[in-house]
Amino acid sequence: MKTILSFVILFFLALGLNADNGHQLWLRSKSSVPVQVICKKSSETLAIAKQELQQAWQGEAGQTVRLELIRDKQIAGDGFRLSAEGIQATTESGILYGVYELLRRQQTGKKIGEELVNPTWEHRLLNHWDNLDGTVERGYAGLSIFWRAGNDSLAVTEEDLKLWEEYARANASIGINGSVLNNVNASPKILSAAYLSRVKAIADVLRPYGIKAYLSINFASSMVIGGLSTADPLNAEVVDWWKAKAKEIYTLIPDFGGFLVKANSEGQPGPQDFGRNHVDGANLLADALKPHGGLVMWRAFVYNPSDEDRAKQAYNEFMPFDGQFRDNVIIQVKNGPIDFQPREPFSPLFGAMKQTSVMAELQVTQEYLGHSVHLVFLAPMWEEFLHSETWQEGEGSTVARTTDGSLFEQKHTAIAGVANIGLDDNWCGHDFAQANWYAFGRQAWDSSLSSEQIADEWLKLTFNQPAPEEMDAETVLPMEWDLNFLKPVKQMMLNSHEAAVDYMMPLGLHHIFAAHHHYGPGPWWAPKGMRKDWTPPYYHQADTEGIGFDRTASGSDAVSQYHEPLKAHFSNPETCPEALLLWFHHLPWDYQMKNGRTLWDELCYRYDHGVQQVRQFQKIWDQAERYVDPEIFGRVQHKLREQSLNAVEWKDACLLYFQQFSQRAIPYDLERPLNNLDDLIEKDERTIRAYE
Ligand code: BDP
Repeated sequence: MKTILSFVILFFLALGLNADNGHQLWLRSKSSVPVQVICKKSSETLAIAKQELQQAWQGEAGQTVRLELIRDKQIAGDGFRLSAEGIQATTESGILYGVYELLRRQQTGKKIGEELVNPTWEHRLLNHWDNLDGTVERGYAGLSIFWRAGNDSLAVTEEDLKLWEEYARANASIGINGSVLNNVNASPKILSAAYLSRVKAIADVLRPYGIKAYLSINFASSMVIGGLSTADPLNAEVVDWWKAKAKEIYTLIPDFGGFLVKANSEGQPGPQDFGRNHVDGANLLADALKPHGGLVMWRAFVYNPSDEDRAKQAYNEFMPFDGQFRDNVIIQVKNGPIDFQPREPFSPLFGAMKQTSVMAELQVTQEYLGHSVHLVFLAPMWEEFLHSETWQEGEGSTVARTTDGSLFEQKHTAIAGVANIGLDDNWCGHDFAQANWYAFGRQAWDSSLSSEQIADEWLKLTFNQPAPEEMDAETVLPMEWDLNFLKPVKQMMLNSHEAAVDYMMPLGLHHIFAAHHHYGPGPWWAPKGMRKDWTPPYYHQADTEGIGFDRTASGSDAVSQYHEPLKAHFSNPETCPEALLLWFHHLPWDYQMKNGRTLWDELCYRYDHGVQQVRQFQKIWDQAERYVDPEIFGRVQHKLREQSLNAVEWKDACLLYFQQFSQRAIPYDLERPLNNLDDLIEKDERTIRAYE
């Protein structure tokens, strides 16, 4: 009886006091434990550091914490020395990061010893694909937090300032120190005086949190808003125009970060339109920014509708330019050679460009991983990528090390993530998508962190592990919380990426998405006259013989872009990791897998396994109900149901479609399809029509 009563009380308390819209992210901790903060200097940043300590201190009551700016060559720009007595750093942002680290350790029960902590990359950026009309390309969490449509779209309101500050604080707490404020498919208008004044307002809010503002630019800006007749990077007037523009920006924003550029890619203008190349284009901008300390992040996301395998094109286009870029240019390369697929091998450009700064671009927004509907924790995918062995400088040449300056001399090091943030109350659409924002920041700060540790931290911070004194012995004990909530929910997160790969595109399949929205399955989609490399059959190559893209020497030979022994490993289906088998090979339906099954059967089991995993996630979540705020619980439960339905659709669509070629039965111990192929194709056509 007593138990039921306390449950009822807890329930109403939760309902009345805590109705939780998720807006606080992982920054929930409030504490009444007093702390003495001593800091000789004062500044906006240091005031934030002090305030954070005073709000959330969970150490000994009345303890003295010293924040000290010192000289120390071992501390990198944003790094710090941490101890139980306080933080030492060479910069104010270092102090701030140290404070967040100290508080995080208190809140997650980690020890605080004497430690030197330096970040892996110097620049850790979010790329916002936000359009100036307020929409967000590939955004699934509402409209832009920076831009809006309408007449007064540029007026800065109190609400804007509050939201930008919350955003800045969240980023600072996980070490992000740069934000690109607009879409890579950039409107030239962003560089007009009117828009720059709003950029200045945003930069002013971000600054005390150690975050620099950057902009995506349109390569033809000198024509569209500058009134010149050309954007030729070697034209003197164009050079002067960019110099003047850089000066104008730095007058407004003295610590402006620089430009991100998508050029000669998917219809965007670029130097090739004027008979020039990537080096000419990137160096034009680099020279304009150089006197002010700005960077150019020049993207290598390029491919054309040619006979050459799309996966090879960026490497072929950029390798000849290695060593020719200015030292304030960084080539920004997506993790895989195609496009943010559920699983790809790493792009062969990592480690191959040895005399050019290269940085990775990851996608936090789930364009190809179920938008903000599917629960997919991305840290394991990024961990796999960052720790991939490139062999470029012998063993230990992981992707992370090819970009962090430890293998090659790089004047600047950086990493970027395409943000999943919008105006939704909970910022990211799915409450668990917040974990991906969190994970990106944490991995960008420290590439050696495990996904397990990141999930553990995020769950403890977000779901407020109950303090013992708050608990009634008969309701929820912390031990029980660990066992019944933390452990299973963490496991669910850690399994979620592989589950999505399994129900969408297992064994190295890729890009078999429905057209345009990239949400559901569309392995059949190939309208007449459409660019082949925009259609799924180009990627899966299914026929009566078998399935997969032959990228060995007998096919496109993309394997030759990888360093030995990878080239040999990938070339041979026996040594190629099975997770990438159909990325590199076209194999017969009866090809024998390592577990003895045929390829066709294995494909069926994988799809089924993906579905079963999501069903399992539903069970885990339902059992977590008593530990979670009812609003959050309900939102996630609802989304998991939709994810389960979607996973079945993926499985049915792909297996029934491929079965037309394989002419083999789905193993009889597996659940039978629930959907008809025709219905799924018709549904797909309806969504495509809605887009066109
Ligand atoms: C693709 C997206 C497209 C982006 C493009 C890019 O579908 O919206 O503009 O990448 O990264 O994944 O430039």
